[in-house]
Amino acid sequence: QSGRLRVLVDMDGVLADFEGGFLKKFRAKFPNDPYISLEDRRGFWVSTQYGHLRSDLCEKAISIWESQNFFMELEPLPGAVEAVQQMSRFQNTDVFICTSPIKMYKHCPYEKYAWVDKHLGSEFLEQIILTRDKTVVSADLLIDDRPDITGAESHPTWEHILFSACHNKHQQLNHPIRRLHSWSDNWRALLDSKQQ
Ligand code: UMP
Repeated sequence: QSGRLRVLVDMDGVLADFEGGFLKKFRAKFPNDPYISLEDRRGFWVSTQYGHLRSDLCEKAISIWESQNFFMELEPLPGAVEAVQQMSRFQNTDVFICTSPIKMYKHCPYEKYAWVDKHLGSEFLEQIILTRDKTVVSADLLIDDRPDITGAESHPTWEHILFSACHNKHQQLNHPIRRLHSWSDNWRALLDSKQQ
């Protein structure tokens, strides 16, 4: 239509190391409790797997990402900042950061903006989409580590590219889906495949 390619890039697990940041802070705050190594993570919801390990650990896990500075202090994933910067400089390409904030809104939305400002620069603040429903956002591609992305729109315009993460790398999906294994993987070829 516009002749431009629109790419949505997820934040937690794709740009920012949510899993690594969580585990580090969980172990520091609850040194006497069991934890799940990144190798053993299964399923998108950290809180669900911790709840299965021991029921009280579900709310302890949640307390970690509800704390001030959790989202702000997440490390960028390897190559993520460089990839998004390069992607945004591509001809005829618009890159948006599309991320779902947690419902405890005291810190998370503010810190997501601060993180983008810090790591990508203030011009990227223009590109942020905060939504709990990514299906109503239109784009050509959505690069996201969550396997099941559903919402009000049953036929989203984007093709979901599954970004590999500790929790999804062993997962067999019943529908065919393309993966990006990391930011060292060939994301340029993915974009090219959508460019008409
Ligand atoms: N999140 C939870 N519970 C979990 C794991 C993650 O609430 O067990 C939050 C962190 C992010 C959001 O704010 O869910 C996921 O957002 P997306 O990566 O889908 O944008």
